[in-house]
Amino acid sequence: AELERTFIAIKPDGVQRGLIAEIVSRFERKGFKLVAIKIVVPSKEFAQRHYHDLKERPFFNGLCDFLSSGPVVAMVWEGEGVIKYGRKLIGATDPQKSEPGTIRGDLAVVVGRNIIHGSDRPETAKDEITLWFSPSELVSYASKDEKWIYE
Ligand code: DAT
Ligand code: MG
Repeated sequence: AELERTFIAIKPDGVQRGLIAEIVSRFERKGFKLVAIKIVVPSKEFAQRHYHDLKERPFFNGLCDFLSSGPVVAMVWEGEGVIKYGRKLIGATDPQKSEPGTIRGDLAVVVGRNIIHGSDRPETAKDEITLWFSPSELVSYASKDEKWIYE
């Protein structure tokens, strides 16, 4: 199996609403492998670094205030196609447009409280993993299920 990795975060709304297990479960049951996880309250400055691509957008300040307002569950998931497919599991940015069956479609209502973040492409996945985790926090291990998930 390929060592593709993506950064996934459960935002403060998802944590406060008790959706950690539900969200972890969707990635886990799919067959992706959890290689890093921690719970942290990011500072505003850290949130601004995470969302630096959006700094010109009108919602940037509110978005960074919100991300730094409480505990976030930061994770790295590994698997073939996990960056693109992780975004599919998450669903469209605006939960009003997310399909049923996706995390945001099933569990969120408005764009400013869409409960989860996922890297959007290989370059951002790499940058976000580096921002949120030190190399020693990433755990490489074999899963006994792998031979049943991959050919
Ligand atoms: P995504 O989180 O799907 O990658 P994004 O990177 O465009 O979406 O935006 C990051 C977050 O910013 C998004 O999850 C919620 C918030 N956001 C995006 N567009 C918004 C808008 N029009 N109004 C308010 N918040 C918005
Ligand atoms: Mg994004």
